Amino acid sequence: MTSISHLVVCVLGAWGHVRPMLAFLARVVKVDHSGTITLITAKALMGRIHKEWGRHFEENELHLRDSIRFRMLEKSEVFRPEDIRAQLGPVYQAILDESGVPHPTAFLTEAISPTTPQLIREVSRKPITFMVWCPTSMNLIYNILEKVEKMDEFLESLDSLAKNKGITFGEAANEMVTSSASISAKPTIMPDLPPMSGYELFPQEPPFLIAFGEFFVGCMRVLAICDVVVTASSYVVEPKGCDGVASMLAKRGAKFFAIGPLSPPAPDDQTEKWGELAQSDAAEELDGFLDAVRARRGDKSLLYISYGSLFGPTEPAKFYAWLDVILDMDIPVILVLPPGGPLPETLEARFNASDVSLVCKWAPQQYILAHPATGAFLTHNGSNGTHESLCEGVPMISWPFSSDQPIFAMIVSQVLRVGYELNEVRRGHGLEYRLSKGTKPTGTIEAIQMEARDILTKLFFNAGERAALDSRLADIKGVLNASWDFGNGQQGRARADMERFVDTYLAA
Ligand SMILES: *[C@@H]1O[C@H](CO)[C@@H](O)[C@H](O)[C@H]1NC(C)=O
Ligand SMILES: *[C@@H]1O[C@H](CO)[C@@H](O)[C@H](O)[C@H]1NC(C)=O
Ligand SMILES: *[C@@H]1O[C@H](CO)[C@@H](O)[C@H](O)[C@H]1NC(C)=O
Ligand SMILES: CC(=O)N[C@H]1CO[C@H](CO)[C@@H](O)[C@@H]1O
Repeated sequence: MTSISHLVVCVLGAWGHVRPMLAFLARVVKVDHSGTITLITAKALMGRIHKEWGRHFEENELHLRDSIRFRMLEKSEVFRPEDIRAQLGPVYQAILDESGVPHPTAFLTEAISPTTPQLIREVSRKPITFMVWCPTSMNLIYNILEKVEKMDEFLESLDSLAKNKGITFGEAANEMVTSSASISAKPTIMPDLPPMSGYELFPQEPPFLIAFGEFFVGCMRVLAICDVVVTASSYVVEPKGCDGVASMLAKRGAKFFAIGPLSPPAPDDQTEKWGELAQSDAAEELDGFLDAVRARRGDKSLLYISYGSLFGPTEPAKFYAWLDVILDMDIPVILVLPPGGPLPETLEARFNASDVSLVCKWAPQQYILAHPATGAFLTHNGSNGTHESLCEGVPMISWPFSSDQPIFAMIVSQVLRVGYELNEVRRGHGLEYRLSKGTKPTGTIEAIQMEARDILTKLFFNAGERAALDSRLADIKGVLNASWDFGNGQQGRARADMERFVDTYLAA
């Protein structure tokens, strides 16, 4: 019997969102490709998508490459409600009108705008399962779900705030969620974390680096009406967050699937490796550089620093103070320049003078994290960077900025104890008392440099401390890897969830 299921997937955001989705779909079609899957994404990404998609399949799996259909949106950034309607509307309508293709039975997309579920349900001629893709922290989603129960009241007060002040609903949301009345010392409880003060979720703010209120309210509205949540986070990193979200959703009959970690396949041959390397402005240098560092200083001797392309240190002086300590301690480093301009000349000259330092604008992250010379990763990053680093067994130094980053920073440093969180580089609300640590950062340059020296010594010059850290990292790397194996209990849970997803929504 031919399957009548048809899953339509839509990823509108950045490459960082598309890539794990491809990893998920590749695993899905390897288990069962009897259902129809259509992926809607931005036209501009198609070249990269075809290449990346192909990398997921071995010689004997080539037939699976054609097991999903691609449909394109003309524009790349489709976030505003009117854009979603204008762009996604016609493309989805065309899918509905195709003959010989089952009517869509499920629609999976990011939790960006409540317009999407409205539009999809309105246009579909039959009931459709609406699924939300959440590449973020399940502790944060738990926190949002707790508030969904009082959502109507909350939305009404937002509405009147917007009307009274003559501002948009989104602006009102930002004002309300991030006002000084709502960010306070009040203890916040998240399933996997020690109790923390409300301030701790905003380590570098105000001013606010992302429209957090708008995100929070948008997420709330989508979570309130979706049938399914799929996350790229994992039971290994956020066990209680995942279980907590699952049971909250279950109360109203909605389902939950945690299918992380979703590492993309490693570059499989020299050509691929060079393909990834060639994207770096320091391509030729980089390849020889890591091997040379390894020969001179040994394994796990290098610090890799990258903040990604969205965030950069809000107070450059603190960042430069950090870099000075690294140079003073003569630690090999690859520094991906954060947004915000070049380094001061004196620092640049110091980096130039060091034969174990490399400064570049972009770097192939997976390649660097997997290299034996790499000993630690200094980053702000949320779900994605944390899982990537842990899958490679590389400890993190977390410098969190916003959204889910402070949550992952605490999980890594205080719960899993496979890295260190920077306490002194905080500013704004971040300098308030930290209930989770029982301390209050001072934020002075002296304190920042002392903390830097302390952490770098533990990571690079204290064999005992490093061995204990490496042993915990090896355990987690093993468990993360095993989440895709068959087995009982925690072992194989990502695989089990993926198979449950396939059985429920795709199998014949
Ligand atoms: C962090 O994650 C974001 C979104 O997933 C991505 O765009 C960015 O490049 C990542 N940065 C690092 C350093 O991993
Ligand atoms: C550092 O090296 C780069 C590349 O060789 C050069 O362009 C730059 O002027 C140097 N900067 C300083 C301050 O020496
Ligand atoms: C990861 O799991 C695979 C089997 O799924 C196994 O072959 C491999 O050795 C494991 N790797 C590590 C680092 O544990
Ligand atoms: C698993 C995953 O999608 N990782 C991505 C995290 O972000 C970096 C930088 O954008 C990507 O290179 C990774 O592929």
